Amino acid sequence: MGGMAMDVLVSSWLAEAWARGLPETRILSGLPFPGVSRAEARRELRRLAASPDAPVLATLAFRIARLEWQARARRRAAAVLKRPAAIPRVARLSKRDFVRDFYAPQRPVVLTGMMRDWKALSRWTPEYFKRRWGEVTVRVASGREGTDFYDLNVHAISRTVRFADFVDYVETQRRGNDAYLVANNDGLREKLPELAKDLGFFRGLLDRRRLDGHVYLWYGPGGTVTPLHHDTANILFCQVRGRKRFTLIEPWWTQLVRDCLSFYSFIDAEAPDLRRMPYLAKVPRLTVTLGPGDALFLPAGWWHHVRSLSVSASVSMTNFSLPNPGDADDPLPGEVDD
Ligand SMILES: O=C(O)CCC(=O)C(=O)O
Repeated sequence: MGGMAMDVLVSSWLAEAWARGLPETRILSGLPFPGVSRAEARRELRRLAASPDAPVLATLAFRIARLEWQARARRRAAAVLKRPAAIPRVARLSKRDFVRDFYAPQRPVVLTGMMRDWKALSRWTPEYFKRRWGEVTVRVASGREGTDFYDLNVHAISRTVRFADFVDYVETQRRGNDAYLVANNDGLREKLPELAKDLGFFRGLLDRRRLDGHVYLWYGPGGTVTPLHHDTANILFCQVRGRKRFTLIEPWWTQLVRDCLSFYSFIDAEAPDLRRMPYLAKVPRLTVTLGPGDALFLPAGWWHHVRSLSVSASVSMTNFSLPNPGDADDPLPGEVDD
């Protein structure tokens, strides 16, 4: 495992595992970095233990333990239900009902009948993409199949291409996980006002004046995989073309989604390695498949893994006309102290 960036990833992963008080053997056996030897990891753990910062790390670890205990209390209460309720599919909701039943309690829901006014549903063919935006250059995450943690390293592996060339790639390739235009690529960002004419704003639930930094295009072949992660904003994920399967984990299971870095987890959410991580058997996974015209409300903090089942175009939106944890005036985890 080479390069400065990866070294920082490894040492911060180790520091977190150590501060949580996990036994050394468990940390070493769970090391998710194939290029790092156990001896190297052990040396780093010894260095941490001898460091003058060790008591501070331990104090912080206690604060985390308290929050995790609160989440455990929530899990135990939810377990009374044996299995979590499936994600509801609802044709239409008034803003008032949506806020009361889903936004405020932070429960996901699929809205199945609220994208009927989206011109994108009929317009977004490959020909239209090429005719309208073909000459625009976009950044596209590429070489994902040969890159560890490709989503965490998205900026390093993105290439600039003509949108028309990427459309041709997607439509001829049809399957694969190697190249994918993802939200972090800010695809067609400079064309947002034009793009927005093909979208809808859910009867005022979303704010049509706030586009930049809130409306993202996802476009790629079938078989793309966005690994398990959670976002720091509430999202309305709108499926325009093709189908995508989401695997969701409730936020109060975070303590057991242990192999994490930043907002990502290395766990294979579709087929967790129960031999290495038997505790994952307890974690309920909810799946939901979206087709054209379906919009999934994905509350901040909910873990999700996403696989496209066919060539797919989607738009994710965070411009709720309601307070959203991702808003510019709202601190990120680690910056908040209330
Ligand atoms: O569609 C995808 O591949 C991933 C979507 C996602 O993870 C998100 O919007 O946060």
